[in-house]
Amino acid sequence: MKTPKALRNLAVASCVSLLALTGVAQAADSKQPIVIPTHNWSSQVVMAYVIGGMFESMGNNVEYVSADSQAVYESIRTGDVTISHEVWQSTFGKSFLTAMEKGGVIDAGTHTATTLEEMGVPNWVIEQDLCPGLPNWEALKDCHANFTTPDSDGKGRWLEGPQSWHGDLMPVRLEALGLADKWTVKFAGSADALWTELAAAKKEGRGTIVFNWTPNFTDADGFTFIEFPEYTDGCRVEDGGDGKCGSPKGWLKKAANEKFPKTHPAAYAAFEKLDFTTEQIGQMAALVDSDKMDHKDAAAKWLADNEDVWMPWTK
Ligand code: TMO
Repeated sequence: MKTPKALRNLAVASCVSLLALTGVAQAADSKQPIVIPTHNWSSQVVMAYVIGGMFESMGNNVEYVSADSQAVYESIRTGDVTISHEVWQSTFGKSFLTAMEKGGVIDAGTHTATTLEEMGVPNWVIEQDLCPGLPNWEALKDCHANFTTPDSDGKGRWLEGPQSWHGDLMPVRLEALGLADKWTVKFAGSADALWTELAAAKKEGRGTIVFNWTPNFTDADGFTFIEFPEYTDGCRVEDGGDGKCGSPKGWLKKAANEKFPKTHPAAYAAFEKLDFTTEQIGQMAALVDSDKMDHKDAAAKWLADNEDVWMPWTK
């Protein structure tokens, strides 16, 4: 069958005007690399490569830098780093807001996933009744003897994450809650050390309390966060409060250098639309921490398996 000539001409004409329109609506992105930070927990690193892959699919250049997860907000402010894609309220909210107030950092939106970063126990600690009354924090007044370790001086041990995440938040909280004579904080050298401790404690049948967060691969694994007195704005000692509070049920935001929307309008538009759920972020972590994939391979797999999720953001 022959296409009538008039119809063919119309199709050609509308293609041309569509090109012209998108050309007008969007100046081309700069060829300067978009600088994406990597930190020291799995979902963040996998998501860095997921976002980098998305930007590259749009023709952008990308560079990755390993960065401190607190100092990065100042680096975004000064333009050395372009974005942060996992701004966790409890741990980084203050650094992010401080940098934003100074000027140079913009809020690029909030993920659908909500967050919690808190001390907790694997479910079997509760099932074996190693601290009767958990997850209520007041149970900690009576059970420290089941959580001692060779390095804890007879006190129960909280295994915190790396100190670079949120400094002395947990030691200060133990003091504030009147638990410091029974409990002590040790800092893990890496996120992996937390997962190693969970496996070791299970094997040895001993109690363990570790720092953990959601979204994470442990969402699927059976982990219970301790319920501390509710977080309110200003309750932390560093914010002038009495410190008798747990972590917020918080937001997960995206941040960007304020010039990014101008230098890379298409990439910025995609970054603004980008929005992950608890399940998606848990998957990114699980590909590394459960399936033992390399971060880059995990990101490539995630991108290949989820084109229906991210490709619409690039349009
Ligand atoms: C910043 N973190 C998600 C490890 O709590």
